[in-house]
Amino acid sequence: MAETLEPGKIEGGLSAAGLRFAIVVSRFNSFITERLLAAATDALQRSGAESKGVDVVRVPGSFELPLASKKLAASGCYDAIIAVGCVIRGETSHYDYVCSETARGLQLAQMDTGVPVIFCVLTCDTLEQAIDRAGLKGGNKGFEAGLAAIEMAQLSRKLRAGQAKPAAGGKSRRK
Ligand code: INI
Repeated sequence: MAETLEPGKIEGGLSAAGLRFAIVVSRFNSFITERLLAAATDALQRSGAESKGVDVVRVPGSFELPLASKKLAASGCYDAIIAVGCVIRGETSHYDYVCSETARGLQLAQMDTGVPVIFCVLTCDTLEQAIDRAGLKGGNKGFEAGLAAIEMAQLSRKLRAGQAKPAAGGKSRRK
């Protein structure tokens, strides 16, 4: 009978010990972003991060998150960056520009540097929706972002060029 296929697994664990993180926080809508920051920090601390392994950087608004995140990622000092913001829809199209450019810029920052940049930016139609996602009904997205940062930091270390191991019995194609 054919053997059951058991693929090799490559995953990031959830220990933050020895890892370095920067959390970039938007001051705009700070009553929401400070709650997200507190939950992200809590997730890192509970998972074993040390004070010296976590830096908090503040920027004026979400639109400024990508540049600061990219500079931090490119510094080589961090295993992952968490970008924290909150954009709430107003009466004009400003919201759409801030949301799309922030998301695009943060994605570019991680793709250009190879350092995980976690998207912890709430994009909400109402203040109530934001409050729900920053600790009330919908949990706290900051905590989820903290865990995602740890997992991606660990996974990135495993996948770093030359360090990913081929599946047992497989041959590396690197020469
Ligand atoms: N920035 C936010 O983070 N959230 C918002 O809801 C917001 N609104 O609604 O305007 C916002 N605007 C500021 C923007 O991020 C920049 O800081 C500003 O345009 C200067 O570049």
